[in-house]
Amino acid sequence: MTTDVQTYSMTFDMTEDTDLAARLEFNVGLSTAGVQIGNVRVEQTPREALDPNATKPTLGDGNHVYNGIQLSEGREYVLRFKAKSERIKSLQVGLNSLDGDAYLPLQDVGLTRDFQSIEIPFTMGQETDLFSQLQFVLGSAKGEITLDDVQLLDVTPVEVDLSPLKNGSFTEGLTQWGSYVHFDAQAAVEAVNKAAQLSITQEGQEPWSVLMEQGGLELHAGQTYVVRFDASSTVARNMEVTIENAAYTRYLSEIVQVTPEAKSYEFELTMGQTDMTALKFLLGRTDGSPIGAHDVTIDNVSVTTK
Ligand SMILES: [Ca+2]
Repeated sequence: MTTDVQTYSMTFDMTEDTDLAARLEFNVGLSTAGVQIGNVRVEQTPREALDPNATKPTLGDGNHVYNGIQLSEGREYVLRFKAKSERIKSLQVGLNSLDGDAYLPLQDVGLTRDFQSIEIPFTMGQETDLFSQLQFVLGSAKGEITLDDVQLLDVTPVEVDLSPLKNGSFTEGLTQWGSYVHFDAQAAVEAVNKAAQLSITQEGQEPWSVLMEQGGLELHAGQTYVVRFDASSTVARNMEVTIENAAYTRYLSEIVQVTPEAKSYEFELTMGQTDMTALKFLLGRTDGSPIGAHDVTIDNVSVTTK
């Protein structure tokens, strides 16, 4: 964004099921600078033909074998598959460009009668190619070859932030934290005695009608994280705790009973993929609503690798 008003437009295909509760969101981050947004429209446009051969990002499980394989310069990958054959003794497998430049030169793979798991590590030494191809060369011998569970995973070591959640003790007030109060709710969020205090007059009609969150938590595939916090409420109530990405896909989804006596809560989650997430405390409608005016205090929040 610049200091002058600019026009932005994006097009997308609605490939998911019809969603009557979809919403448009502008996430303007934690910056305190003013942002002006106007003339917002969502319009249906004539659909352009979907190109089934277009390059696509990695699947949610980390697999690059999809359609149009994206190989990035300098990244480390491992190619995995299962193969078997009664009569044919070997096949070859490789990765190359549409023009036939070899990224992973053809490798000989011995075949057995029973399924055998093959694993071939390689590093993309050449320029990023979003249209790479995975090629199995099956030769000219007669017989039947069976392939299954073909996966290409990016296994480049990453520097993992061991404690991605910041200011969980609220010593810097509400720095790093955000909050949201829907129009059907009434609540104030402030830092009191180095803890977060949510003074809720009306909790609204939705679980997320009152929420406090910290975004920007990059959680890494294969890592187990421990989520801890202390909470109390002047009136006993349930509170939902989630870790979710921008598409509201939940990696953690828990409901805890919060009482006037402060208690410590602890949960674990293991990430199947690397994703940018937010930890959210949902303090809107819950079973037991309406609760009446109450204060919820949250402190000593941490998200750490196990
Ligand atoms: Ca504190």
